[in-house]
Amino acid sequence: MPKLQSRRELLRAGLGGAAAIANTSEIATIDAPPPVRGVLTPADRFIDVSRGTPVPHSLPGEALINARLTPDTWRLEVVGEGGANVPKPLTLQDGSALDLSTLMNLGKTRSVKFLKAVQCLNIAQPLGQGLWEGVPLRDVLLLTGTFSSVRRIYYWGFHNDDPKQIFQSSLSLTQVMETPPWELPAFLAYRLNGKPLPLERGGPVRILIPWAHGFKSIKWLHRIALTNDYRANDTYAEANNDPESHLKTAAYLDSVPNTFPNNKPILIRGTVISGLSGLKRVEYWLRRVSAFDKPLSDNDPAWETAKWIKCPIDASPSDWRHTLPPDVRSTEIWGFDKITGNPKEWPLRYGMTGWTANVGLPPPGKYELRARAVDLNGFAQPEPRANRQTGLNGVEVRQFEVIG
Ligand SMILES: Nc1nc2c(c(=O)[nH]1)N[C@H]1C(S)=C(S)[C@@H](COP(=O)(O)O)O[C@H]1N2
Ligand SMILES: [Mo]
Repeated sequence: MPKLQSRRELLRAGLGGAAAIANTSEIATIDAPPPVRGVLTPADRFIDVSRGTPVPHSLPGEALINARLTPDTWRLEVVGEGGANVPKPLTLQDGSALDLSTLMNLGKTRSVKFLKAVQCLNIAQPLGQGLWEGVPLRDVLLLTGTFSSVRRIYYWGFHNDDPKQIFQSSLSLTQVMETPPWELPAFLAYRLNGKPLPLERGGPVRILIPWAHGFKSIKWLHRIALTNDYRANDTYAEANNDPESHLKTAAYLDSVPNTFPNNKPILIRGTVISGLSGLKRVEYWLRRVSAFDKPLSDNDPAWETAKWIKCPIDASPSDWRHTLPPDVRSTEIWGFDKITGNPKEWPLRYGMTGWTANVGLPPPGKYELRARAVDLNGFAQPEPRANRQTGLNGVEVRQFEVIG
């Protein structure tokens, strides 16, 4: 599976603590290999950004059982703390902690299925897209009785004993309990692409927060606390990120060769995520240059003269039966029409798809190609906010030469 390796990549992945990253709106580098194209990324081809030494998915047999990370040994505690009043906590101590079969039983009547791209707040490339299945978090909280004095939900995954390795996240009670009709609920996922959620992706059970960046989607879920503390406790907040950020509408460029021959039309590919504000279009700007300069500064006059050209977006599959696992019909998936079985918009909200810049046959010379997404409010990247704390949103650029 693709791993992030360089120090810079680790910093960008938030693994290096409070990384000092310039607040520039242009990203000139490739941060990670492009995701596997296609609607579903195989579980083992997601880009992996897990913390932990060792990472939980490398634990050998006995250690894995002690960590409660096998389907039989997995247990989830749901408790009250910080002044919350929780009448029926689910604890390891009295044997009431939730097990996998009880959770999956809930799924028989409460199941959620949807397609979502996993996107890190500070890595430019999306990590992968899956068909996720599970149970709303609100239904799990209700198992603890009529609780009161609760303002936030804190949750943790398995981690080793070193406090530096704790990865934690949180939501307000309202975000968990009152899902707007146009939105997906926060949920506990136990299946990915029609199969049990593998350890590598946070199995047996992880949290999945549809609208959020990856840092809210805690893997190897072990413990949930209802608390009367009103403050977000997110690990990512401590590293100078906005813990309430939402997925951005943004286009990402694949890598390109250094040179192209001038006798074959040039096609450049990329990926686009439809974030909170939806997607109107993707467009590219081909700029001839005399030399490969440094990234354009935000106030460079060249931006004013840019000619942006609309890119065709990869269509949604015409027959979903060939794309989905055999036992899943598209009519069951959030965001799909219940009768036609087609997605109501494409790419789906919080999902991604590919696009193509048809550059044609430019004359020999040096070029820079930039791509950006325009959201449904008409904002083009890096707007509506070029603010790194809420997620990378820069205009990517690739440089190449056409040889005569
Ligand atoms: N327990 C735990 N959960 C975690 C993390 C982690 O390090 N530990 N990393 C988070 C971050 S920052 C991201 S971007 C996503 C990545 O999910 P993936 O590995 O399935 O692609 O997992 C999130 N959940
Ligand atoms: Mo992340």
